Amino acid sequence: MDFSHRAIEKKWRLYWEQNKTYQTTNTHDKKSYILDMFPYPSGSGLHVGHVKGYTATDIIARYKRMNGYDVLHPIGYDAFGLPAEQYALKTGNDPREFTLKNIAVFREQLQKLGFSYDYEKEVNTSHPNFYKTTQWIFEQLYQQGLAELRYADVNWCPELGTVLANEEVIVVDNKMVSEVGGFPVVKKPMRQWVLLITKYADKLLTGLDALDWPSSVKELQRNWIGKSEGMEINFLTTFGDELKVFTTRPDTIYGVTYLVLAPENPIISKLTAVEQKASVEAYQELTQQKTELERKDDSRPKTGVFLGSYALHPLTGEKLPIWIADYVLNDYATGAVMAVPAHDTRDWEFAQKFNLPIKFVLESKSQIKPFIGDAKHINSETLNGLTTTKALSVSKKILSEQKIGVVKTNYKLRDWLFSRQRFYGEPFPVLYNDQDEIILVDPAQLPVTLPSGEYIKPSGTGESPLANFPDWVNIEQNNQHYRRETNTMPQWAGSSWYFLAYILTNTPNELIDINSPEARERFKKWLPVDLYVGGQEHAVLHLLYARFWNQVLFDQKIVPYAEPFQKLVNQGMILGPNGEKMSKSKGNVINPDEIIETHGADALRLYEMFMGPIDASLPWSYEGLDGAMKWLNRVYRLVSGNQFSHENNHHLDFVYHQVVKNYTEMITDLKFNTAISQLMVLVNAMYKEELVTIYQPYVEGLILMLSVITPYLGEEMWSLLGHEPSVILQPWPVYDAEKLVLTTTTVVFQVNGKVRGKAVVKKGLSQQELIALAKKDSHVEAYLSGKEIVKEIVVLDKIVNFVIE
Ligand code: ANZ
Repeated sequence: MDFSHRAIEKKWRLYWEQNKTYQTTNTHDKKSYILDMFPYPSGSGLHVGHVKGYTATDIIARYKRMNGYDVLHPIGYDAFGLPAEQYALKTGNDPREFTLKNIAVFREQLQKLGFSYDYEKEVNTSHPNFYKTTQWIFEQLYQQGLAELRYADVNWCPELGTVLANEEVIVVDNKMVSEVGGFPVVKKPMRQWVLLITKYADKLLTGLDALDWPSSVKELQRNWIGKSEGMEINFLTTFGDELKVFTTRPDTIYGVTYLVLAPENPIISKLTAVEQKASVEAYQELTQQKTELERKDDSRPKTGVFLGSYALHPLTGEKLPIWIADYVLNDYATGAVMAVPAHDTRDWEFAQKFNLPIKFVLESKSQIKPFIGDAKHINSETLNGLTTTKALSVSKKILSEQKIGVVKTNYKLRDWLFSRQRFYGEPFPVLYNDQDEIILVDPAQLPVTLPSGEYIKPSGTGESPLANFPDWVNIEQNNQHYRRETNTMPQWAGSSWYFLAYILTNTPNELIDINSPEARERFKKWLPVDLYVGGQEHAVLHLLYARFWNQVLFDQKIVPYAEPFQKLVNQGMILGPNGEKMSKSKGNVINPDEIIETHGADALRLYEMFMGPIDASLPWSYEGLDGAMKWLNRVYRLVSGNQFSHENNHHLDFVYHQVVKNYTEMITDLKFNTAISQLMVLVNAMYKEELVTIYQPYVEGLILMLSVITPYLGEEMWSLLGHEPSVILQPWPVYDAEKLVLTTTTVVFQVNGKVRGKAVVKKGLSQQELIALAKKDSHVEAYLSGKEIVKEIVVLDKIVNFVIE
């Protein structure tokens, strides 16, 4: 009989809840912190993609528990977010109610899937108890000089009434629009909080080396940080101003024929000749509408405008025209470059277009295109004859000694724009007095909570909807008037430290003080995270921000390790059955609830793990899902209603111990698909035996191994054999290495090359012994009788062949 997934899911879910089976233990000296990237509780519920990563961590969490570890395996909700805000703006409902409703749906789905989370440790980033600590961390950042107010050019979306992050802006028909809603976006300077993550650039770079992360993710982070070593070089303009450029190639200094500034560089107003003013301003305006991505695209035809002024070459005194062009970015390095058109492709294209001089300072055969490689320097006085490495060090020395330049390291990494003009985010714990000075809210008065009960609508001024709550914004303290900051923090804030929050929580959203001896004890026990699983889309921002906050907290001696996530794994996507990315608009989304209903949580979990390697993106297949369910029934039929033997007839010794060994190794390596194949091998071998003769401990081992993937069926079969629950409390099966040495072999008997018999014999029998055995075989005997044996051919341990007339 097949098993009823509905019945067993109901039964065991209740059992686990009532018995607090998954409560975090603190009784062993080994620990394992197994973490999932927590979900945003969207209105559409859990996705089958979540199920893939969450099943993988669940398997490891269960495996670790069965191996005698204290395991921390929590889940929570990244609960602030733009969709809830937009829903509130549209419907007038409170985003908090909407979020709580969604969380309830998610929790129900996660529990149905049988994940062994400790639900008592649940956190929700939008809960005041949670964001109290987010605000406290912000205060630390501010006090460490890592947060400041700046006027920054932001992507302002008037329709949404908010500033958007670069990744929230897309380009349609050459115009910037919001990714959500497709509304126009323009650049606008606004007073914003920024976090000075650039101060941690070097630590964030070197910290990567020791991490067990996919090399592709490390590379993405390295490129994002973008360390670049070079020089800042001073040029004097003919107006007497100093103009600083950043170059990685000071060795090409003699090849400089003009300078280019970013169109936003503030020095431009001083350097623009009267007759050029109109065209310069027109070009500046045009540049404002371009996205950074577009400006970085080197394949675009070059554009620019001459300022009508010049700088002097610091070594030759030559007059160099000063231009502006959008390929120079204002917020990288000094926002100004020395152009060496002979040896830089962008400068070459620009010089060609505007007829600017080109001077080769590296030996090259052809002068009809830029020369980018390494060669001897020419036309460069003291550098002549030197190749690049040497010329670089000599030029740095000369330029430094003559005080023309200084050696400088730059990073592509930008400071982190930390303000959002939204209602539904963490309020800043910041007050302004009437002189506009910044005062932090007393930590004892945290959290600064969001006002409630009112209709949330856009402020219309560019401020967040919080500006509509005058009673909240204006406060009196010690007879002084203060205004609260009306911006809120971005959604990244909560996710930058939530992995610490679980450690501080024993009842949902009740956190102990992060800056307490008890917190330090707990951090020492649980950190770092041993395994972190999530999607590749978080390769850069989330993982960089979380590493940054953790490093700051490490420097503050709050946490004991600089790096929070020791091992990282990116799960691949589950594509639609047609091989395309699942999306509502394509109608190819698979809803896990429906699958649980028809096939059960175990079959869904097994199927997703059996699809292929964890990091591969693979299409959904209903046949695969059916296959998973069929196989589970095959296992169930093996166990249910059958008796097994308490004596070992040794038939399955080899295969069982081999499977335990392989399965254990494959699970530790997160090779779930091949691990499952191993269990299939074992089940096949068991079915070849007479069921009552199978040694019961082997069936038990099979159940325990399978239980990490399919916990409901694991629990059910374990109790069918008369055992007390729970499977997760049982020790992991071990293999006996001695049983892996094969001592027997099958020898085939042939007459004139045709198989006439075989025998299972001890390995290592001699030629004579094998021939004697073969001759005794009744079939062989029949073929040999009355014939003369011409030749006896023996392959030890394998074949005996008699050649007869
Ligand atoms: C002269 C030169 C000669 C350059 C040469 C390159 C090759 P990284 O740091 O690796 O990206 N640059 C400097 N500031 C810039 C800005 N704000 N926007 C756009 N480009 C900028 O590269 C640094 C190089 O990019 C610098 O070195 C500068 O061009 C340009 F044969 O200076 B180079």
